[in-house]
Amino acid sequence: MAEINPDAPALAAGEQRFLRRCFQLARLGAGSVSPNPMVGAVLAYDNRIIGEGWHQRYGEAHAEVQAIRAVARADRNLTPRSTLYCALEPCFHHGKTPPCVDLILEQKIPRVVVSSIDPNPLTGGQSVAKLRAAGVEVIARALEAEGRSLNRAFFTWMTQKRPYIILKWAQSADGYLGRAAERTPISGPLAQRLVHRWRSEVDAILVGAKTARTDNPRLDNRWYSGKSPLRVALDFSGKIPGNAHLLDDSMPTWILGGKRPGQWKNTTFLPLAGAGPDLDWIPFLLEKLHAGNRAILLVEGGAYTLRQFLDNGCWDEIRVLENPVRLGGGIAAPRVPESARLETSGLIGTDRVEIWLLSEAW
Ligand code: AOF
Ligand code: ZN
Repeated sequence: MAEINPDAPALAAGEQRFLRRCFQLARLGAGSVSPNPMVGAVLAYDNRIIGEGWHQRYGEAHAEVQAIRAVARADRNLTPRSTLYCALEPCFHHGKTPPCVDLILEQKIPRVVVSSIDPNPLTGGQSVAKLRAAGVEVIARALEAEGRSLNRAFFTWMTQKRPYIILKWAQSADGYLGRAAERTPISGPLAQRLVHRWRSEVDAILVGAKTARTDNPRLDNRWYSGKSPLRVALDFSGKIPGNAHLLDDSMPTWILGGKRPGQWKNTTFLPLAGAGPDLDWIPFLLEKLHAGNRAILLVEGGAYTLRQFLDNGCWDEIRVLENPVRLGGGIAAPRVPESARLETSGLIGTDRVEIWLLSEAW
């Protein structure tokens, strides 16, 4: 990637506001744009936003196009005198849509403020260079840490060629996931709704065989708007009962295990050669998800499955919900590794939410 402004510039407060507005708009695409990044754009003239937009759906118009299109007729003469703020470097390449960099040049926008540089090698700094070569003033890498954190899943996907892995569990105040061999409700209703929001924002959701048997989860998103992710369950020894929700063929589902008899429309069986829980199934699954364009994986348990990811250092983010209930015993919750950094901590209803990230990464 081309070296661009090694020292990220300090932005004036008003400009920071416009760029943060881009981040806020970008998040509206959560759950609809993956494996693309979340991108927002704002066009401002003389401290006033004249157009704004975001990348709303995978394969559809990019944020810059939306922002430029959104300018009212009466303000169109201002476009060639405005600054365009972008949560990510505008694209350089012809993908599913034409290059945003060319649109910016066509529109004769004289100044562009960009947060992170696009890690996609098809762009990778080339748009910043092209704009500058054409005489456009470009401030690059502004509020870069925030821009990278916003799109940390996309950065991971692009640079590591695997899905971004979020481990999630709910625990009691005394550190248990539940009673052994029994579905144990822990989280309060608001926390449960938050979990469904998280489901709406990811591309795939995984549970182990034991959770599939004990909890009989649906793994869909029914308590929040937006889509449901691909369901994935481990079933190495074929013990998930045939009447389990995960085998109802009602929505796209992958079962890591041998094929069951019958006609399946939405369910795909992915047998591992020499199947067994000790086999290297994590790289196998990550590879399949990558090939299937699934950029964000949420691992919802149970203890064994979570521990496999933790012990192998295969995680990017950990989300813990803790309810004040005390169980006094049961299946111990995993521990957040020492290498994690607390990013967010707060209350949702009765439950504490903690989001942990890898320390050095973001
Ligand atoms: C932008 N603005 O809003 C987004 C960008 O297949 P396409 O045409 O949608 O291109 C996808 C790539 O474009 C994606 O990998 C990333 O590099 C960039 N995303 N770029 O200028 C946007 N979403
Ligand atoms: Zn673009």
